[in-house]
Amino acid sequence: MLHKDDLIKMYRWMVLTRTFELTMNDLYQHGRVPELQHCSVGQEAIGVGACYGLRPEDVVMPSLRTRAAFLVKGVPSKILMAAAFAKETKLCGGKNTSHHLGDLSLGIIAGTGIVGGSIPLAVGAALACKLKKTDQITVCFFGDGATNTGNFHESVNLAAVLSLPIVFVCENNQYAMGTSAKRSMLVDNIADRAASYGIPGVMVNGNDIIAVYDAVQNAIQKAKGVPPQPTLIECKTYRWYGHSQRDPVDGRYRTKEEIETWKLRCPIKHFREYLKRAGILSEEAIRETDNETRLEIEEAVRFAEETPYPEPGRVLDDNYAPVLEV
Ligand SMILES: Cc1ncc(C[n+]2csc(CCOP(=O)(O)OP(=O)(O)O)c2C)c(N)n1
Ligand SMILES: [Mg+2]
Repeated sequence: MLHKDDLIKMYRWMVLTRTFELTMNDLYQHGRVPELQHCSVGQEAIGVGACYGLRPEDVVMPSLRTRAAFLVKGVPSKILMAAAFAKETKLCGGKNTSHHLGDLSLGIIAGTGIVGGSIPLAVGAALACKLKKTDQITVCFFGDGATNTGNFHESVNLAAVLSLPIVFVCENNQYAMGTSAKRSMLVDNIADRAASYGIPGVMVNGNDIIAVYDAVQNAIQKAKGVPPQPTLIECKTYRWYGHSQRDPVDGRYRTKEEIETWKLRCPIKHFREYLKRAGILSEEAIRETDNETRLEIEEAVRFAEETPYPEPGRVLDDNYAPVLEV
């Protein structure tokens, strides 16, 4: 059950995520940050709605675009920012992009750069939790394009057959780089794919944070059931910017009209209007949130710029697991 305070916190997480992303875009365009951005603006309701309400011990596997998951799961914005600057941080020592970071102490597992490749890793985490008889839930994020990979189909099937405590969250932004989902799959809804594996498939408006939260919480109840049952949740959404910053905002694969239509469905604006109508958020509180998040991200940039790069001598550390003495 969400209380007023929860709703205000969820709103703040979305604003913080967007401020983080827009700042990173700007820094990249000015050559101040080395990491190529894959911006999630327009999709903030999914990462926040799905992760808000998870317990610290629950496990998440973010996709390359689920920036919100890191923040809501407890990575301080300044640490995430420093990682994008390739600076020394406990997350990856400056050796990985901010898209594929992990922090096991926060329940975040590091993904891979291979589309769909993170899904079997998340299923492995869920299997480990089941075998260890912990009651941890794993939430695994991926895009629409990832659902066309063998990794997706094998992983969802295995999770269903092994009855694993996992929630699959597809961020269907309708494009995999420049390829429209309409050209790469003949099903209208990715949620329908769940039927092939005998698990529930749920479709929600991915720009409605409460709908996402509710769907994930219902799926968690199923994942905790006896026996546990996975769920596939499809969140319909849209990315406002190009696939990455190498891809122009209005690349030739989509129209300006389509982009503008989806901007009108902004998840933050939608939620802000709801909170205002419900008397939960005043104009003054909105301004305060904007101000606070801006200051937090400015501080994060300062921190990232001042943090040192890793020592060159450490470049080969952490690439392989230590040799086991037998
Ligand atoms: C196996 C593989 N093929 C191609 C790529 C290049 N690539 C990176 S992201 C991406 C699109 C992924 O689309 P989707 O799963 O819908 O996620 P989105 O970027 O829309 O969030 C592609 C094709 C890759 N990383 N791995
Ligand atoms: Mg996509």
